[in-house]
Amino acid sequence: MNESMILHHYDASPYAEKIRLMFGLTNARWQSLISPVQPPRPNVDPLTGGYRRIPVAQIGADIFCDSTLIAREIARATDCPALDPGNVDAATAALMSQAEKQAFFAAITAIPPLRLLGTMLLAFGPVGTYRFAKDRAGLLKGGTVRPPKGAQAQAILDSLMDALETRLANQPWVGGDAASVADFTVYHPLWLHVSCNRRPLKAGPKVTAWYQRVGDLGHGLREDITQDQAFAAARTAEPRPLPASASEVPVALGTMVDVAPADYGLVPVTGTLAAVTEDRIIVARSHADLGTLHVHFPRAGYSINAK
Ligand SMILES: N[C@@H](CCC(=O)N[C@@H](CS)C(=O)NCC(=O)O)C(=O)O
Repeated sequence: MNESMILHHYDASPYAEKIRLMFGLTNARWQSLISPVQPPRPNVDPLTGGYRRIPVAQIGADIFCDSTLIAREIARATDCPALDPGNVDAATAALMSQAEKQAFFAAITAIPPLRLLGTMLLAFGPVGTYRFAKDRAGLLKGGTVRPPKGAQAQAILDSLMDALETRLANQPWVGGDAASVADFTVYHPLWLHVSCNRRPLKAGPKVTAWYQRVGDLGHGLREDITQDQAFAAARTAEPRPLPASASEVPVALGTMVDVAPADYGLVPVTGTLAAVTEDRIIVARSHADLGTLHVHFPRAGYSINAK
């Protein structure tokens, strides 16, 4: 990695696992700062301005929200175009979307409720489980996601695994002969299911071997850092130069805006609209202690509203 990237994450986060495995594939050196499993997150909230999801990546005073955008940054920093979601073909993109849009919540709701409760109790204890469940109950409010239940959830997971078994019949990786962002995007909902179900994956031979192969890539070279170190990295850096904006932007640059996800975790980030390109939105925020920060979001799936 030619720039030091800090990942704000927690170990059980599947979207963070998607990113950690990218560090594994590229054998990248990266810095890790563990966030609480639910807000408030004092290690990252001052940097993002309130974006409520994990993972978040940081390079100096540039903050990247959403694994799609973080993948693009890793692809660039490690010179590994296979990690850029913009480089996948349409059939692969459809499988990735099936994994993240349909199967992600099914990976949880397909688990028998008592087993899921047991997993939470083991991880968080009784008080922590109460807090966690209460937080996650509010996560989908106002958004567009309606998780499937029971048998329907299992059918969605099975359909992903069938599509994957077919795809892996003649190629070792989801995108072809080499590992790519597609493997990690399809893998992490299955990893979530396995971790929360506390049972091995029930899958065909090709998927079973691939699942092992992806996990074996590991997490690269992780160095744990403190909140002070992450904040110092932001304070002592200037945001990098802004990219040229698209010729037509939905809201004029320089306007105070709210940027928020549309699907779930709708907490908006407020700042000055600094750039809008084909694939990203950049908001400038000024923080009394940390100085000017640029917070980057993908365009797809995020709304921009003038204040
Ligand atoms: N589209 C987002 C989704 C991220 C996401 O759903 N992350 C989960 C954790 S894996 C989350 O934030 N859950 C609520 C929370 O941790 O507060 C991405 O690709 O980063």
